[in-house]
Amino acid sequence: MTKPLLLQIGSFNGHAPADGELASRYEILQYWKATDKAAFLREHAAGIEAVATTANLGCSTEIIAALPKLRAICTWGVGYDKIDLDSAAARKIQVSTTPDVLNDCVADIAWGLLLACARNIGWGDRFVRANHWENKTGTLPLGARVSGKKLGIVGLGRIGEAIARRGLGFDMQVSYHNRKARTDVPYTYQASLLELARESDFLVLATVGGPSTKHLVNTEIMQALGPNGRLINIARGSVIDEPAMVRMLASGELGGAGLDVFENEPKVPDQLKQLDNVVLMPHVASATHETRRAMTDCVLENLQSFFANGKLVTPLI
Ligand code: 8YV
Repeated sequence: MTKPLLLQIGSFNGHAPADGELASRYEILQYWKATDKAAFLREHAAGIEAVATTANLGCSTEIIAALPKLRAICTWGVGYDKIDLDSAAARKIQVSTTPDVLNDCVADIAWGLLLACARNIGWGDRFVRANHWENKTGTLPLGARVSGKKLGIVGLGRIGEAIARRGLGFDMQVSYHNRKARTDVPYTYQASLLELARESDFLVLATVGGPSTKHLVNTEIMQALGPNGRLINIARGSVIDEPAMVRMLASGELGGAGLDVFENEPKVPDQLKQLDNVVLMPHVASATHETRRAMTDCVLENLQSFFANGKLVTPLI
């Protein structure tokens, strides 16, 4: 039996078995390897009904426009800021993400960054490795208490909720900012992001990326969070005005930051790398064996269902 054709935008190299598993089920058109991408799409367009992609690559307006037979876009991850949803919706193309399976691991990394930032864990690690402890050269500064403090969450979706729940275990007062208040959670709603930043010790970003949230966290918000406040970002780099953040971290106007995502990944501002009040991670919040396995399974299930009955299992639209 011939295998269905699948356009794969990029390698799923964040999970070693994934590309092989896709290739065992589908005839893969490797978009990322094509030198003339427009010609490649023209050549294969007539046979392409489904696209597999990743959160960081998405599916552009141009790709969608070049594929008149396209009916499904299955992405590996929950972020859809790089998928042109308007074009997809206009043509009734279904889009699936991998919801829920990564909530816990992403929330764990948010907490890892928060704790590392408050208690100088990265800094302490560098201090010991540099033999400052053994040689009695300098001291590590005191950290900030986490337990019992105020936690503000921007974007109380599935991941935001998992972060909030962990906050209760640290006896924190948890508030959140969303476009609308939720009636199904025990946390305090704050309609104003500025107020949330003002009253929070830790502000965690778990919102969607894309134009609707670009530079939502600007100078004013970071000033409100202040010299004793810490900003944690596991959402998208675009949510923060990054140059302003770097300036404010360097000057001490903002107390600290724990960052898994950046505006121009994988480029991280050099000045940020020099600062001891920040903890930096290379966009790996979902990167555990268990979660990446579950994300791959979710993409495979969506594709399987699409080719069997035309319907995605975890449709976004
Ligand atoms: C992805 C992510 O693993 O789900 C998302 O939106 O950002 C991550 O979980 C990563 O971007 C790979 O595409």
